[in-house]
Amino acid sequence: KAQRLKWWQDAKMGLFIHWGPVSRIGKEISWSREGYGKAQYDSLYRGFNPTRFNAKEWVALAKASGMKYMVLTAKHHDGFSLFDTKTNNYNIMHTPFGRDVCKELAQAAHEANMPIGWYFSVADWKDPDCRNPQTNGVFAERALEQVRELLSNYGKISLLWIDYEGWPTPVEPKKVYDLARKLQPEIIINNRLEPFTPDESHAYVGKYADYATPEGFVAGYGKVPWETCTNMGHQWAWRFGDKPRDLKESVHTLLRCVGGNGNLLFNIGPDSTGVFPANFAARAREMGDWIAQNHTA
Ligand code: FUL
Repeated sequence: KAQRLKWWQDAKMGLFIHWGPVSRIGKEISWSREGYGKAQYDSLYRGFNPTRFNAKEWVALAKASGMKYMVLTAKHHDGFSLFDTKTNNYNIMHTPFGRDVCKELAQAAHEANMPIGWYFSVADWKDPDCRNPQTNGVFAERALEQVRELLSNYGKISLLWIDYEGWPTPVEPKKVYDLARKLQPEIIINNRLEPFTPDESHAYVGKYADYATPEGFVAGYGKVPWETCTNMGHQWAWRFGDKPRDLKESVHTLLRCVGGNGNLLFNIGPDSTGVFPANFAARAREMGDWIAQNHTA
């Protein structure tokens, strides 16, 4: 474990990217599906056409910001895939955009020596089989197939950031970890599928996982490898008129993570045209400048 975690522990800060058709309406990813109306939410992808998406620019922004790895929501709880999955049609290839975002991002990341990872939710609120006891097995196979696609079709994937949303998880945790390690032997994987309550999940790594994942707060533990994930703004997905935290707070968040021997996975949501909002991109670059001016090693 220690061996495969080394690059990540040295990296200290990564860019978390929550993105999908929901950016068209500026509401929170997946969680707004209820409030907004499921049918409407599930149709947003038909008009998702982020023509300004440029994977090289995303990677360049991460680099300039001192982010040493990137994690994209390949599939969030709403079930939409930003990659070319053959398991269903609710994916980027069936939007007007029709380009495999994961493929382009992985390629750009590889060219820039930037470790790339996928956020993948084992839940899928759009898929009727997900919580159906009769068909759950079919669903689990489908989800595992998506993991297989994500870890087979895009070259080296450095990190898998698995998410869930309640017990029991629709897919047997061990199957996900085993499959991932088989396909990408050096991959590191977070602990969200381990049987902890969310309150505990920041303090233990678990049996299969590599690191703990406190969310929205800085854990301050040095005992286990950990990574705080939190927003530079106020929502995971793009939100109209949102403003980033000021530079001081952003840098302090990073320093508190690093000071506790942890990582910071700092999230920004690109807009529906495919770009990071200018005020967020500017703040991210300022962080990169701060790091460049102050780092000693
Ligand atoms: C949570 C999700 O519900 C949020 O939308 C977000 O992806 C966060 C990182 O994990 O569990």
